[in-house]
Amino acid sequence: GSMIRMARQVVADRLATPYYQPRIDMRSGHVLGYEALLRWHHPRMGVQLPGTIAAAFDHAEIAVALTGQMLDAVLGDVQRWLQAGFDPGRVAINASAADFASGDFANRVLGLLDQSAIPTAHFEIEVTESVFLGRGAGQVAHALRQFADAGVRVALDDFGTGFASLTHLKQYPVDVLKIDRSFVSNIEQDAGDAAIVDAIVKLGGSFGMEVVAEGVETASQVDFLLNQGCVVGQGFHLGRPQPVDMFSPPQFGGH
Ligand code: G
Ligand code: G
Ligand code: NA
Ligand code: MN
Repeated sequence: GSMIRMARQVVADRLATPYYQPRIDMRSGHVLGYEALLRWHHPRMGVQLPGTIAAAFDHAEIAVALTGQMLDAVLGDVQRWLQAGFDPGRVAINASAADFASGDFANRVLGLLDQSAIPTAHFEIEVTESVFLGRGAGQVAHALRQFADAGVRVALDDFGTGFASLTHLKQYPVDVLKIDRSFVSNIEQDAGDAAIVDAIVKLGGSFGMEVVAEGVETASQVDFLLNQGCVVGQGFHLGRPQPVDMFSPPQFGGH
């Protein structure tokens, strides 16, 4: 359909570009890192969200090409940030099952990090629970192990909504649990959501993982999360996704 045609255009014209959303220590306000989120520039309609080409993510070659463009752009940005003396912390990019199935994903990423002389500690891979399912699971396990051995952290995105079994947390080298924003948005009104967040915080804590609340939109959600022992957050209240030029001087070195 037209979504796929548009997505192929994005790939061909290299229109994909990362926006960066901060991950915040809600106690201190310190920026711990950023998640790179895919956006693309439509020649007439301006900046577009991935939703406008969402169907195309089911096409492996398109998904893999978009990840490749994001990787190139993000590594370039991180390299320039580090050269300019700005410490971005950990910068996370999203990877999908198609990336892992494309062969040698971890080696390719690690090779690019090496070439650009970016310490692996500045990089993180976000995956959703769905990558653990299906025939590619063995390949995913191998790649995540390679990332972990190299010092790249692995984050489990949208945690709690998918099919992750607790066995996965034991089997795979997961460093970060990101609580899906559907549990955070009604945390103050819905006792069930609060209980789920509480359980994830405790679960992550007992595995020694960092737990991140996604979709934090209000100051009172921050207070509520801190009361529950969840100290790391991401969301519009803490910082919106922004293009890289928003980080140019004088903000450089400001953290
Ligand atoms: O930005 P937005 O809320 O529209 O993001 C929609 C979805 O697209 C989210 O689930 C997000 O994880 C996903 N997404 C954002 N950037 C990327 C990317 O670079 N690669 C992949 N595979 N998914 C992404
Ligand atoms: O699936 P994933 O968690 O990666 O989705 C990230 C997407 O969520 C981003 O595209 C971003 O635009 C969006 N997002 C980030 N913060 C918030 C927030 O506070 N509220 C809402 N509704 N969406 C958010
Ligand atoms: Na994500
Ligand atoms: Mn997420």
